[in-house]
Amino acid sequence: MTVVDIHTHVYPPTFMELLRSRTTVPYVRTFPDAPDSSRLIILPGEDDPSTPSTSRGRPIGPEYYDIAQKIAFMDAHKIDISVISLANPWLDFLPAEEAGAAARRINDDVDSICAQHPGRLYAFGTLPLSAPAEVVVEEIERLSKLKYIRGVIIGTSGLGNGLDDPALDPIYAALEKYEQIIFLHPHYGLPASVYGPRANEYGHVLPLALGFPLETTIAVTRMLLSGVWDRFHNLNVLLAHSGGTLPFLAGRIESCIKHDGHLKNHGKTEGRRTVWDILKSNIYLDAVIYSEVGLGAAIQASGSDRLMFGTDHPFFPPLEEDVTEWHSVNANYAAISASFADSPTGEQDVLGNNAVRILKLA
Ligand code: 5CU
Repeated sequence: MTVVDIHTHVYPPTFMELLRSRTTVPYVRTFPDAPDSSRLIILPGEDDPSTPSTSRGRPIGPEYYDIAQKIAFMDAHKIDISVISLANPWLDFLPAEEAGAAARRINDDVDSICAQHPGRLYAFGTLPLSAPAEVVVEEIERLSKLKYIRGVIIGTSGLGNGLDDPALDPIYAALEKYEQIIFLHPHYGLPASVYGPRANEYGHVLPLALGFPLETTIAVTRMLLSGVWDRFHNLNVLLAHSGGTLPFLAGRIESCIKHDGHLKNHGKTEGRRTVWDILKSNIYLDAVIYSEVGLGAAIQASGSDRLMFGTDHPFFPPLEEDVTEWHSVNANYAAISASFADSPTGEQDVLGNNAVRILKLA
């Protein structure tokens, strides 16, 4: 049996240099009260001065950038192949004139990291989305020729106006043409105000457990409502965290569309592809949901042939010291095992066969 982890991040050395050179989010730095511990500050608002410096962001060590640690993690968790991707916030924050060159540098860096471990590592490339669309299209074409690249990872902001922005059409067309799957991953969460005035008391739980999945759900629903998949029938998107809440909310989304007078008056309720159709034809889901309940919704919505194991490494490490097996990884393994208790082939498909087939890893 082959186990493939399709949701596993790195900050390659070229990207670390960039993060260390910065003083506004996103950045990596030490603080005077803890000079030996670098912290990775990436999420919006994470460096609020009211938060003690030792709990700002998260500690960052070599597990984020040293590929030997990725391989050791894979070995410890019986993972044969990893499809690595740059972690958020990718290149979203770069000035337009710097983004194209940075993307080329980082993608080449990642491709050569994969080449050092043939058969064990593949990657999703990153796009210079703050640059003009033609620069992005050029990079998509270039990525299609890099040996280990199997698609692209992007966030939900697109060119700045979200994924329902018609200015993205040439980019969607290029991704479709070069058969590059999008790995869609959240970063921005929801506006801080929804977490309330006591948010600082709750660590990262609200933005990560709820902000991230809802961000993904909203982004995909906007793509659906704007007709992206009516124009690009072969545009494939792999959704992080088992689709956010999309599988659970798909029925409600369809019902709201059907009962919307504005959409009806504009002729937008007929002749469109439904979310159910998209979930079964264009969307793939990772199995990073940590429970059989969420996984069940993903399986029902998209089918077990569209679901792929992931870990989210190096995020969510155990908080205890000297633990080699990660609880977060074992929770995903256990959910898959329980969901396919009566179907060993289904389990093997989700653990690796689907990824090998969908991402052409063999
Ligand atoms: O812990 C976190 O903030 C994150 C993150 O930023 N990105 C991710 O993929 N997982 C966890």
